[in-house]
Amino acid sequence: MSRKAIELGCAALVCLGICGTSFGKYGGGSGTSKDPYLISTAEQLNAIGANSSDWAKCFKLMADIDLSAYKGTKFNRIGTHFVLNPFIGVLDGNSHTISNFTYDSKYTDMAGLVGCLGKGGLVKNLGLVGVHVTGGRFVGGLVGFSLYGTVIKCYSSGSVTGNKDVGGLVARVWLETIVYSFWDVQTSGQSKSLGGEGKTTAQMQDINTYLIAGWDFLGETANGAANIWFMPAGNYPRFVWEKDGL
Ligand SMILES: [Ca+2]
Repeated sequence: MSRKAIELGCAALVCLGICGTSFGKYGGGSGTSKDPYLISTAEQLNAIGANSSDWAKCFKLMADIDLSAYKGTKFNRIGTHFVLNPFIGVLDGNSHTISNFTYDSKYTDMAGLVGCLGKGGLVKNLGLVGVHVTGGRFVGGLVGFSLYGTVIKCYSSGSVTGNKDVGGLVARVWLETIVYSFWDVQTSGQSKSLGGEGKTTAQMQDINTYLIAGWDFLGETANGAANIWFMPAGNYPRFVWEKDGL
């Protein structure tokens, strides 16, 4: 191999080392608050949990994501321990939903899409539809364990089971802020959660539940004119941009 070829090869490797950290893993962005990593596919969403070095970064969903391809424990939880390895970044659902999130391991503590949310961690504007989570202790649909984390305008429906400290939306909360977030006590099978507010299916499908909490719906102006949500009959709140597809 010529010296030139070796030099070119080395240059390419250096570039891969520098540029390769996010390239291909997510759908774009650099992980900052102004330029979050963009998540458009189930693979990209699952890549967050596989890269704990990114757990202080910012992520933004760019599409509804169906996780039904990930059975058992194939989905990588985002944040796995509330002290050693929490998620302390931002997961902005950007008015999208994640459906069919499954995590099935009765011996795993801190089970949830976000296993552990730590100080500074934020999950917002995200709907979880049809979750199926089984774990040990601290089992939640959206968040397993939260220590000083924040959840804003999220909802969750589906089944959540575990041995101890099980919650529909967030299993265990410690000094955290949960703002305007709900979970379905009937489909989740959980009447209690230390975060969020449990509602019956009828209440979850009643626009007034959300209007009182300040959600900005289409057809009302008291909660704002951005009109982020609408309420299809007999369903959970949906984001307005989904309206044409329903
Ligand atoms: Ca409105």
